[in-house]
Amino acid sequence: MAYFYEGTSHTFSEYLLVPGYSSAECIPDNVSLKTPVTKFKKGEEPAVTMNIPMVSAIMQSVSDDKMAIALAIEGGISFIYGAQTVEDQAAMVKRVKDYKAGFVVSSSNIQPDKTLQDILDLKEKTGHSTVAVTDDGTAHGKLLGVVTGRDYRVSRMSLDTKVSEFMTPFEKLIYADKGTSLKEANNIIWDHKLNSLPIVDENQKLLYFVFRKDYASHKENPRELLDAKKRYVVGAGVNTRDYEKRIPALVEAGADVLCIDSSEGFSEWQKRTIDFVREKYGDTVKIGAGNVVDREGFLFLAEAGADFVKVGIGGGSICITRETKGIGRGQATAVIEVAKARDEYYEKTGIYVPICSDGGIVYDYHITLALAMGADFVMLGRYFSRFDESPTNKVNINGNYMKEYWGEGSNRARNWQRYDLGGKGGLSFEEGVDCYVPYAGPLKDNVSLTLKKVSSTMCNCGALTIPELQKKAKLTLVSSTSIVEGGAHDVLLKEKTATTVK
Ligand code: RVP
Repeated sequence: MAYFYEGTSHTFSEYLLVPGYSSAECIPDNVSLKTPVTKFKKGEEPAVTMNIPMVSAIMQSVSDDKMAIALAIEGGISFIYGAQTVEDQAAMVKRVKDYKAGFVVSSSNIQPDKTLQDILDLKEKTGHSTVAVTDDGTAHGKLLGVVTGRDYRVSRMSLDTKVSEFMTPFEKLIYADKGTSLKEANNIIWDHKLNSLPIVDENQKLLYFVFRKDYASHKENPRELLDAKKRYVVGAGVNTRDYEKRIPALVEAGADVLCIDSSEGFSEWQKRTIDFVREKYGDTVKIGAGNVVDREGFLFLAEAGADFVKVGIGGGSICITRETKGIGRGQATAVIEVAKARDEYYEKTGIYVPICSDGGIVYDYHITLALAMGADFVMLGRYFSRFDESPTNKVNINGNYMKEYWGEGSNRARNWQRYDLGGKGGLSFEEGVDCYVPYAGPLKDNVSLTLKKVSSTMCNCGALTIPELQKKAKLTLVSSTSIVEGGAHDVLLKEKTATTVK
């Protein structure tokens, strides 16, 4: 007879934390959000840790090099998406490792024969007012000029005026050479009262911009996550098909931690991938595995040698796996069961295998709940896709700014390796959707607000660290009636009231 799990499987919104005793030192400023990413033996330090418990999802619409840099600055890790060629993915990893704080690869670029209308469209899409004019319209083409808001007046110029007619041409630009340090670049910016300084190589090819507005922010990133050589830490997703080619390329490019990206991780394919890493690199290359949703799945991956285990099937905002295939489990129940298995495994073997709760974080407090239930960190897709730094288009829909977001199992991503069960079949039906999410601005502001909330709730639970939260948290299931009670109720919200009575 089939096995039936005891009880119902629940998700985050069905739980609340009950406050514990908070002593006077329990204030958000004293909270440490440091957390392990890779496994470690009792009494030893993990090889990879983070300063905040957040990683960005292994998705085309979420984690590229730009996202990775922005998140590492805040103390977390992005896993660069694997649904692209080995070469392109390795190049993204390398760009993160080569990134020099303050030197920005231009994200708004155009060719000189385009028009003022194209400039306006680009500005709308990227939100940036400095546009590089390059021969091929790319970030590293030959720099022919720069367009900023000072170069045009929409009211006085025809929208089909060619960019070459109103750009500030290269000959009139103040620029700096390849070897310029950030300090020198900033001095040039101050001396000439510039807003941005292009850095070019000996062939006039654009390398970076240094922006005046970034100057102050470089000084204060207390949580930034750096490797031993002071480079940003970055992760990368791999699959169970082309790992023999992909993993060496990612390791060579400098990836600090890898993760097998699969919708269902309790499989022989994952073990084969981990075996490949251990045979080739021993313990020097770190690799997480997943996703699983129960004790058995966790133990399988822990014994196979995974450095961390990812938990979650079907809870992602863009995921339709549950309704398509009928597999999955409520995310809270999955995390609670796997965390228990992780603790028992630690007790028995002395090896702590961190777990990551992946998908289904809707409210900031869900992060705190996941941690309290035993997760060491959380992976988020929708959350990060809303920011300036995500690789997708920003669009205006009925007056509201939105960002595009799509699942790896959607027709748009066609990441069949993620859903591959072996045999001939690729991805023959969709398990994800293509959609919009409300645009939310810069990553820094959002992550900082989210973490203030997490730290504040931790203090309510009397916890100053994540392990302390995991020990002290008291959780309660809530009825659907009390969920209604949790929001504003039986009042008429002012912002929703059509007219104000004077
Ligand atoms: P969310 O943060 O709720 O948007 O969920 C993101 C997670 O959803 C990813 O980390 C991944 O595990 C899962 N995912 C990605 N694509 C798809 C899909 O197309 N079904 N699911």
